[in-house]
Amino acid sequence: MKTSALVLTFIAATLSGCFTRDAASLKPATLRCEYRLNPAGIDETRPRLSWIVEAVQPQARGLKQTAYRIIASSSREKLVAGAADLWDSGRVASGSTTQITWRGKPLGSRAEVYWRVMVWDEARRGSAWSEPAYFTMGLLSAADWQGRWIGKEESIELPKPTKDKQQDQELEIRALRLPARMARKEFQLTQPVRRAVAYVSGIGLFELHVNGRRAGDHVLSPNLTQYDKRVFYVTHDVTPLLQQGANAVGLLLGNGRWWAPRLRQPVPMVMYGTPRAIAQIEIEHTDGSRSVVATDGTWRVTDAGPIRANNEFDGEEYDATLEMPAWTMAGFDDSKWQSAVPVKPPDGRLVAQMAEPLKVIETLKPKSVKELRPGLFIADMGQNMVGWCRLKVRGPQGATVQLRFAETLQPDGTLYTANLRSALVTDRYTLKGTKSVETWEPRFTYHGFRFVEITGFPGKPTAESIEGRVVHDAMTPMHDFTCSNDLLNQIHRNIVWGIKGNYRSIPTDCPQRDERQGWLGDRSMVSRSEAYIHDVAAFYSKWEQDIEDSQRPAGSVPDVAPSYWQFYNDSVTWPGTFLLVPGMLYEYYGDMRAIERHYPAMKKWVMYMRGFMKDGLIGKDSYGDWCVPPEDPKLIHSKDPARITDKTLIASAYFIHLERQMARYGRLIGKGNEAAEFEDHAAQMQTAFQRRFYKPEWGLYDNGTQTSSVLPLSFGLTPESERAKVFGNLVTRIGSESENHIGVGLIGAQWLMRALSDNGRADLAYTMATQTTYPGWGYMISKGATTIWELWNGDTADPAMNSGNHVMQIGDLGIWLYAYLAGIRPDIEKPGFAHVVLKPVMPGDLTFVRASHASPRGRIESYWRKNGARVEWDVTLPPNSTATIYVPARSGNDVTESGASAAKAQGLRFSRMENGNAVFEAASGRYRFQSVTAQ
Ligand code: RAM
Repeated sequence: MKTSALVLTFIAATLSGCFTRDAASLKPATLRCEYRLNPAGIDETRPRLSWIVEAVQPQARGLKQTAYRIIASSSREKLVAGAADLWDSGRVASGSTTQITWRGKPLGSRAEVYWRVMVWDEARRGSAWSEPAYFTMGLLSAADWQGRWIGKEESIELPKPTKDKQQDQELEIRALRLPARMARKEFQLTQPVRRAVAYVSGIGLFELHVNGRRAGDHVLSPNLTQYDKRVFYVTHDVTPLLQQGANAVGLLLGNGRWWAPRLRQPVPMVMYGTPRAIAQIEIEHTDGSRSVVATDGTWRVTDAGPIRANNEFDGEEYDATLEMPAWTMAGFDDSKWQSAVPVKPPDGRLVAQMAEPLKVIETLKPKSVKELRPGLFIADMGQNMVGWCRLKVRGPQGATVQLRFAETLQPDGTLYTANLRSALVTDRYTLKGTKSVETWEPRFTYHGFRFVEITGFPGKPTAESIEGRVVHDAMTPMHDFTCSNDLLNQIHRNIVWGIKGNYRSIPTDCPQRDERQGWLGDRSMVSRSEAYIHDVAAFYSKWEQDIEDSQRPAGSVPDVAPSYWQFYNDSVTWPGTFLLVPGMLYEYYGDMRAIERHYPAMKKWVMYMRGFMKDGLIGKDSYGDWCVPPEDPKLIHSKDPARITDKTLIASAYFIHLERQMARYGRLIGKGNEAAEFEDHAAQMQTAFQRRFYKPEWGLYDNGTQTSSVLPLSFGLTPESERAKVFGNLVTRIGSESENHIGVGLIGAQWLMRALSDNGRADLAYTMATQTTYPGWGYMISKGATTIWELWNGDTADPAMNSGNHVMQIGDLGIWLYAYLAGIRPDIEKPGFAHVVLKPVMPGDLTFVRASHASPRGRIESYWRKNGARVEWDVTLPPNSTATIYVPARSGNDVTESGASAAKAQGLRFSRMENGNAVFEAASGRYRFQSVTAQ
């Protein structure tokens, strides 16, 4: 663009802001691209943009965006000058603030995009421009890659299996020991640098160092994928790390899951190979010229560095006497290193990592460090956490400090490790023996633990000697829930810790034993609970792709994705999560893309699974109602037929529900005919289901387990006329069989709290949620749990499958806290919280609940207090959202808002009375309700 044109555009842009700036009621903020703030190196060519409109006057009501305008430029200067050389959307009459698809110039590899947005309010007054945001594109095609995959091969010989499993395991672990690889390269820069970007993938795991400094703060990078389909590269801006003259770059490579941590036990794991890397640093000089430093045979590699062993299950061993401090600096003597060998590229496509990376999120100080016996110390982190420890130690060269980890202690105060199975969870640090304090933390392992055993420490460790480094995907935390019941507050804290401890770029089942897999069943509804705890949109969009990547050509979807454990059992419930996650993304974020993208694969799975049907039903089920409270406290799985829900009942009920989800998705993407077919099929199955399982004389399904009633009630399979009877029986059972405690396993737990509340018994849900005797979440806490257990009887059951940090039994409890107690629910007809349903339940002795949800439209708040029949309720709805608000009340006349009749309040419209609630339609804003309830 010519300068004069630039100036004109600048004036125009500035003026359009100026004229209206004072008057506008809204301002756009928190600009995101593909759910992230200023992401680097994306490869979505039609990325989706979003922003939040904030109220200029926080008290204002009824704020609405009526139009927006996006401008995007190839540089910050151009953007600020209003020169939109990439996109000017013009003024778009629309209330949308999320999921706005890029419609500017096609975005090619390496494109830099600076963008901002202006919005118009309900009186058509324009806001000022938002702050600038940016994103950059990565390398979009294979042809962009000049780098070659390099590494250092190694052949391993696994000893033949014998009858002695224990010994086999030990030999296998020894055979899999592999030191970290280091690769380096020096290069000269003679021209000043404008921008330097490193595109890197190192699998299993990598760290990039430039001139002695680490690039970025990601850990356990890159994120896990189904490696035969997809491998992530990560983009780091390394401009500030480069210098004129001599430079050096180094890559540190760990094993991760590429070099499988186990091959045979507990189940065979896929081995992809030795660690390998590809890197390309692209340097643009101020004079417009370019230099590229890419991996190839001229790089030097060694495995003689300090990381002698690294394994996600077993730990890391670091010998600081082998450090080569200057290895990523120019001038280092690498003559003893070897030339890198080109290695086989992974089968999977190299694509951009778009979800958040893992990071060290928080650092905990130990609550205590005690000497148990001479030289053996136990540190208590006070919290079952996931990550590792940072060690600070001074001592003689060659001394080795060993750290071992466990979730609990034995009665004698030593670590309890039986439930970790074969995971050795042992980190070792050998001191270099300088006079000063040596600080070390591992890179290529992680542990789930509360207690740390320290041995070999020169002198006595104190609380200053170790710190707990909490590691998980760096997604935006949102959890905000408090109520008058402290036990429930602690349960909420346990949920939060459990959920974050099981993010390892995939949702894992557990973080501590020799497993840590992405089990689908554990997240079917828990993923919706998670949507209130963190912003999980990018994370679950990514996992949904992992699941599709792991689907077999015939349609089979595994129980574990990525399928590092190859469990293709073709049951319904676990793979069914593949069909439930897109619904969560749609409801909570208004995201249609997951439905659109995965619809064909989801449909393929449904059609494939229909092949297993018999007599109109499907009996494919591997796990039943996994981990119901058993009859004997030592058991993992119940053998009591009265507690076991029939497999065909579970599989068929789920399949009907899943087909109905498909019908809903089909309608959303304009496949009405297919939707009708799914509906018909589901209806036929429902008839067969009722015929086969329902016993009208009893009002029960099959043998009448609690789950056998919860599923038909939740999925709408019970005829209207029978619902009250079935529900009544469920309540009776919960009382007689479980004394108002939990009586379900993973399957029932996904729906239980809502099934009770939706049928008028939120009080019973509350009683069950807050029991402190066995079984229940409160019981876990009474036994010292700071996370959620895998087993209701985790304190007494066999250690063979008994994790202290599992999320599956959270079920829909997280949803219940936020959507029922606080009452913050998405309206699935106007998803992404464009319209909110505010409908709290106020059970039992609860006197207040205060919670918020950082929705894509902004923060929704709910804070109610109850004193006898009197209720006060403060509600905040972000600008550009509306709500249907259910105020518990005897009549609409009883409700006041900010001291005056609610029916006449600005922004509110009384709609109707419904089940003891005065229902209002509300515009955005803050409201203070007072009412008197019927009871
Ligand atoms: C266990 C896992 C997981 C569960 C499967 C079926 O191994 O821990 O939680 O989904 O079994």
